[in-house]
Amino acid sequence: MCTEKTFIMIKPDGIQRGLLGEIISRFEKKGLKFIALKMIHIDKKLAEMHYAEHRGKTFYKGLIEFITSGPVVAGVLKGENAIKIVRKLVGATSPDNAEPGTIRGDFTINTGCNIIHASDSSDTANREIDLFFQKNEIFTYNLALEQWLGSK
Ligand code: IDP
Ligand code: MG
Repeated sequence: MCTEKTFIMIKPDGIQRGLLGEIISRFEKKGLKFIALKMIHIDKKLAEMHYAEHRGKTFYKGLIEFITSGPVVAGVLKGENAIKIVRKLVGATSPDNAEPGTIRGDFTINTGCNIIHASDSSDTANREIDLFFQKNEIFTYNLALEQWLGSK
């Protein structure tokens, strides 16, 4: 068992389309615990740091413009194998590959406007959590069930 933290961000289109509650609810119902959650309007500098790995790609400029076009909701989720489980719930990057039942598979038809970001590895999760959250914005609290799941 490996208790992990991972970073998610509901993109401007997720908010514009009124999908905040739906998306947050899917993570909660799965059994993941939100330990941080906030709405922010990302500036260009933060967007460029967050998407640094994509600098130079054809879609990079549009991606930066889109992610800074309106507020996003950023969160940190904690749970057993959270990184892989959250990526599975989110679905494939391209909506034509995203399976029905996943967030992208159910709600998107466009790769650029794919409503949610999620960290893809432990290193990425740590980097992204540090980029978006101060230490005092991340909370420690126990759920009663955790003693039976063996996860804190
Ligand atoms: P991910 O979000 O599933 O991790 P990445 O390959 O890391 O996918 O790409 C980051 C984001 O860049 C995607 O979520 C999507 O919004 C955008 N993106 C990726 N590839 C394309 C593309 O081919 N066209 C337009 N946008 C793209
Ligand atoms: Mg990625």
